[in-house]
Amino acid sequence: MDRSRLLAMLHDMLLARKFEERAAEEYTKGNIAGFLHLYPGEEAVAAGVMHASEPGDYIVSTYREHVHALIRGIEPKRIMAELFGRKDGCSGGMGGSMHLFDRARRFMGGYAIVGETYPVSLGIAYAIAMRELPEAVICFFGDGAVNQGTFHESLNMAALWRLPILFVCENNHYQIGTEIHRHSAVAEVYKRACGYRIPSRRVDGMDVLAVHQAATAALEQIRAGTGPQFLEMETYRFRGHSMADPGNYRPSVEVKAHQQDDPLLVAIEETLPYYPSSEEIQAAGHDVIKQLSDHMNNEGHLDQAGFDSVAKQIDDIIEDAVQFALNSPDPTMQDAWDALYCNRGEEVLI
Ligand SMILES: Cc1ncc(C[n+]2csc(CCOP(=O)(O)OP(=O)(O)O)c2C)c(N)n1
Ligand SMILES: [Mg+2]
Repeated sequence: MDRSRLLAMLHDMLLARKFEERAAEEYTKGNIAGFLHLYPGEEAVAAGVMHASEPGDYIVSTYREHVHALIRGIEPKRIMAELFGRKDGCSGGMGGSMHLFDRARRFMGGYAIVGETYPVSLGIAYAIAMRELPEAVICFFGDGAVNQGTFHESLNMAALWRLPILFVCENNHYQIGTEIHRHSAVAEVYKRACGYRIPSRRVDGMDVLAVHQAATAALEQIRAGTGPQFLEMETYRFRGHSMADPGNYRPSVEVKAHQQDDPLLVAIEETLPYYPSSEEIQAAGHDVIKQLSDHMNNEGHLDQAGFDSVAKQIDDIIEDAVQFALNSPDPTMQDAWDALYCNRGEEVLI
């Protein structure tokens, strides 16, 4: 993979981390209401998969979707405004955190119902297959969603009709507070897809390169018309299930162990010709941004001024996004009516 792609993925992961941490801050200030499910720790999955996607592919995601939307190219300020429930949000302020949508980028939503992304993906993929287009649907879901009936119904139909779907399980090992061995009879999620004769693999979801390679290979085959594929991404969320969840059902030793496996650190390692030892990474602590700047500086791969300017650009983007959201008005009742009837008599699929 070329260095510019690696740097772009690293940029997107840093943007994702800072965006989510700022969203948490704005939630505590009262600027964001309702549920807010954040993504820190899982960035390598969204970055690797989105960078493997083509503009013609469709994305169907869950309520933990801000980062998928960001990396797909929805402007940070439009996402932040949506989180704030404002008119200039990407869903007109009427969807909120769990319902980001952007038709032009084929980002077909944010869905709050666990197991909802499968049938939506199935319908889009069926339309693509009928038109024989070289496009794919990328369907995200969590480890907790594989016990829904829709999972089995949709995988069966996808395999039977060879539909162009990449199923991406974000296995962060928890369904809210329930660890996977307590919620699933088969904890190796990828094995479930074998029951429907769907090619399936488990991937290190903390390693952006591994994710990107697996998604690229799968999507190439899917777009060529060979039918669905399934990737189980092993990952971990650093925060609680949502902002309402202190996450104290997880032993701190477990959380700390996974933080040592920070996907940003892994991406940094892979971006550089010199790989620091695990002792060096451990000694650098958990501040991955400082670790990156120190390491790149020491090794001469990217000077401090270069890194500072990337970090500053990201800080500026996020500050702009928050100001944009704060300045955007609330949607009106008329906006709600207009949105309700906007699809009347019109084909929705682009
Ligand atoms: C049909 C349905 N049942 C229950 C819920 C409540 N709920 C919201 S998130 C969640 C856990 C899902 O866990 P997982 O699929 O592993 O995704 P993660 O939050 O870990 O990303 C549950 C049970 C829901 N939203 N929809
Ligand atoms: Mg989960």
